[in-house]
Amino acid sequence: MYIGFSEAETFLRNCRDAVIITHRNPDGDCIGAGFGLKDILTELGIRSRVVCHDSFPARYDFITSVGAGEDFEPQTIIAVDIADTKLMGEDIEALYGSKVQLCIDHHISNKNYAEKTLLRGDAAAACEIIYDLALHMGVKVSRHCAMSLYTGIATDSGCFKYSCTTPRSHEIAAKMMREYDIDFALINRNMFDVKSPGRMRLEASLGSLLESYYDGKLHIITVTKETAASLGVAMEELEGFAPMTIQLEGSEVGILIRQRDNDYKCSFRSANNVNVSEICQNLGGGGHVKAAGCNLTGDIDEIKKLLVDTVGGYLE
Ligand SMILES: [Mn+2]
Repeated sequence: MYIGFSEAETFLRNCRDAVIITHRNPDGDCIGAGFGLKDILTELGIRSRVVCHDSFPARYDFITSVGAGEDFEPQTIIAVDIADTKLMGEDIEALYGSKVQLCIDHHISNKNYAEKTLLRGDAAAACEIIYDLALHMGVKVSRHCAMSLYTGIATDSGCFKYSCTTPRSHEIAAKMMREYDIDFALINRNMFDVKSPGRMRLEASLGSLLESYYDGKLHIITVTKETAASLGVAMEELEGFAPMTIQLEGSEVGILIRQRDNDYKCSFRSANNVNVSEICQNLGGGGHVKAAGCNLTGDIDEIKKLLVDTVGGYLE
């Protein structure tokens, strides 16, 4: 059932001992939303714990160093920035997937798996919804909460440059700067500019890793475990790499394929009018109009053929 702010407020004010689930391969938005919501619950005197299938990358230490929360038997299950329980990772999905009471999300492909879903597809980030919810509730937003939510908005909007960015995204960011004096320049440098030596080597190898199709309208970058090992780059260092697949001029669609233990994670980006959320939903995944993904199993060459053929149907 879809709900609005008032119902979400009632739910949050009356919940206790909450687990806040973030998606696997955690990014700035789910980490910011998870820890931001935790701060808001703390302000309300409610105990909570942020959980994730994977560990949080070190560059988010300024958010996560406060601790994910103490251990307790949860009475409330909340999911943030998660369109589909599959994205929780198997262990978390098995524990909580069918028991989510409140989901706060901004993916138009949300599977409506929770009892109550606060969905705002027009928000650039789940963090935007959390912030507007805090305002609606009149709950005090701490500086740590503001930094967490700013990080989610900055990362999901590509530092305020993707088409999902709205005047509201800028208004919230401006309030964070004005009211909390957050070090936005340091946050954005760490999110967008600083890279590991392995990541730098990977970017230097892009020329040979990039495959072009349909006269350069589609580009695919594949990073197998073997490629990653030879370049000395860890798969976690590829977060935020997918936008590079549409940087070459003439690009319409780009796909970053990352090999995982049992499947390949395929991250789609659209430069202009192709709806990659629709493509990914047809392939069992989902996401946003210009940034979406799906996970595929099988032989890598067959997966690439499937991807190339499928995208071809959307390129006129
Ligand atoms: Mn998000």
